[in-house]
Amino acid sequence: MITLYAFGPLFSLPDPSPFVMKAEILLKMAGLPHKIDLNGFRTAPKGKLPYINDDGERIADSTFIRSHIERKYKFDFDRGLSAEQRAIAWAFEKMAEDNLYWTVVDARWMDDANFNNGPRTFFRAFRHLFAPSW
Ligand SMILES: N[C@@H](CCC(=O)N[C@@H](CS)C(=O)NCC(=O)O)C(=O)O
Repeated sequence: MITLYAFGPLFSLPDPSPFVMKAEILLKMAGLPHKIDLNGFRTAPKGKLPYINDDGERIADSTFIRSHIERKYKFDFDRGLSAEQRAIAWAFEKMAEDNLYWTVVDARWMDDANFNNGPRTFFRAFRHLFAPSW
């Protein structure tokens, strides 16, 4: 059974992290049974969520999770696309994840008017993940 490490529902979303939602959708699309663990942040291999544990193998980063599913379970998320379409899809994916993502971060974390909705709500919900462990 695959375990997906996530933050948990917030902001009326299954998870405040778009990358966690992406990883969960990938697992669902591939039809892979999985459970969700909300207590993995402190031991995350890259200090970030998501990551998965697949039969003892830990894979961090949603893009590497995707590659893992494609390689191990022979599931092609882009089936039916031509080589050109695959390249365009990859370019849009990287634009969204590496560039547009930061506009979400800016609105959620840097806009003072949004402080109550963003940072305050986030740290209230997930304070157990960030509180010192001593
Ligand atoms: N490239 C990574 C990005 C993961 C990421 O940035 N996760 C954020 C939440 S959206 C995180 O866990 N941040 C915690 C931190 O930076 O301390 C992926 O695709 O999984």
